[in-house]
Amino acid sequence: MAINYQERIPNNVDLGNDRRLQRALEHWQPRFLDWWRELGPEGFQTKDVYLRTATSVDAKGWASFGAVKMPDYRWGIFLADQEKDRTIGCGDDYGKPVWQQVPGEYRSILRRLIVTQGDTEPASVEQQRLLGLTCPSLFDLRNLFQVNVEEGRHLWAMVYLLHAYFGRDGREEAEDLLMRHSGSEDNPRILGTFNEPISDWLSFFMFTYFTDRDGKYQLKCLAESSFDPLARTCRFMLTEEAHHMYVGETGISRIVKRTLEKMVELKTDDPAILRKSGVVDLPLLQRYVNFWFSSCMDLFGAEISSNAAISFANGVKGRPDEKRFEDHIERDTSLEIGMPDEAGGMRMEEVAVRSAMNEQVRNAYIKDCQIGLIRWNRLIKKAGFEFELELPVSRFRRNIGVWAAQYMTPDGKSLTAEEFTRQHDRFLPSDEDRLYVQSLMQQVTEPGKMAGWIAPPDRGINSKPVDYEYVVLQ
Ligand code: BYC
Ligand code: FE
Ligand code: FE
Repeated sequence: MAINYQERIPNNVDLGNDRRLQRALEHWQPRFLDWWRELGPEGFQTKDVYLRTATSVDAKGWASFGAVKMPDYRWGIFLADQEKDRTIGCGDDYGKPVWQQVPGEYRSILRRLIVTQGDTEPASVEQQRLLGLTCPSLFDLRNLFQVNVEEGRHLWAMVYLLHAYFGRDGREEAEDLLMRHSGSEDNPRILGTFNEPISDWLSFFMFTYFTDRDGKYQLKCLAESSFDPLARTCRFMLTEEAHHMYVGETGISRIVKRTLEKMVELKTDDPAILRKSGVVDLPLLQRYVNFWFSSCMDLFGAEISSNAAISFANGVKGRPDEKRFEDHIERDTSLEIGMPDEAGGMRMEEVAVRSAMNEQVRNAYIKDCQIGLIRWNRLIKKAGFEFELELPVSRFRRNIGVWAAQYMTPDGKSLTAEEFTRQHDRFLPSDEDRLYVQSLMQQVTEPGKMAGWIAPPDRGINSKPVDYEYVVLQ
């Protein structure tokens, strides 16, 4: 179905023919806008930003680009086209028709997944709300806002499902999505990572590289759902997600590039000297990787999870690219995963495949994370330096699952709690690291100009030059 842009809420779900639903969403809309004004990007709300807006769900040409003031962004409800005769792709009901409505027995588990997904979207906007004040360039400022408006749209995507399929409970959950706040003492966001402050651009690039990639993997799982409207919503969200990860990957690449230029020029890898010339030394970058990667490891849940087993058995949540697996039912199958032994190390243990769903998704994600590191390490090697960036082991600094509160080095050597605390600043950003990064955060807004700690991008957005006026400030 084509997108109807004439309506107050652009959509391709024929909202105009469901007056009750339309009214409910139109009631939620001003609350969303109030939230956006209060907790969305600080400043720039009256400025023209060169943004893409979804105008079709066709993979070939789904977006249009143009100057938009953020509060006027057309947040809408867009589902990927319905696949004819789609059947359930995993679990006990494999091969049966997918559901167009929520079966009563799966109502609470679906609601929980949709609420958890929905909660992350506004959380990220809240986390990033002050970054505009210290943007390293207009190009980056525009990318930040692009990510922000699209996370706002992802919230709409989940709120639509709650309103359309979960009645009164759903409407209450939709209200709560605007009431919880990132980092709040008494009403925080649901998942840990989404309560972490993102107060500098290095953290922003790490977040868009690592955390938006968790989004990619979770959305891939939900895109397999036997609840068809959820699957279709997530399929379209994935199209938008690619840009968010591009922002992260190229952001970190550009930081590495700039640092290497300085390292070559000054013929040194000494962090103290490099910090004097205002770039991000590579060991500091490594500690930020350790922090954000380990935080994201928790987002996949516990290694052994009955929640995850139930979701898979019902087809409510599949594995990423479920079609690539041989067995979609996994009734009595098992696999080996690493579990803690008594000596603070790891031993392999055989567990039911269904119970280990979270671990399988986590492992697929880790593989995908490696791609950027390979690329960054190639740059470092080419510049003639020995340093290699590495992902910590997945059990490092965990709060969820069997490795929670087990102390170890990023490469997995067991430590006592005291030893971990003593060595903390070798593994994770120290106060001094954070203060240094903060000191680099000076706003640059002249078109084409970059802050000193980051190289310019190879290309601009949508074939525009790098020095295009992506945000018009006067
Ligand atoms: N922090 O049985 P378990 C994105 C809880 S990112 C705090 O293993 P399950 C985005 C868990 O809720 C993608 N708590 O849970 C990115 C459970 O609590 P209860 C977001 C956590 O269900 C960037 C308990 O621990 N989407 O889109 O198997 C910008 C036991 O865990 C955490 C989704 O997550 C944590 N990290 O797995 C913008 C998809 N992890 O029920 C957006 C929907 C776990 O015992 N969510 N817990 O009180 C899910 O699929 C699942 O809820 C999870 C957890 C994979 C998150
Ligand atoms: Fe999102
Ligand atoms: Fe995203």
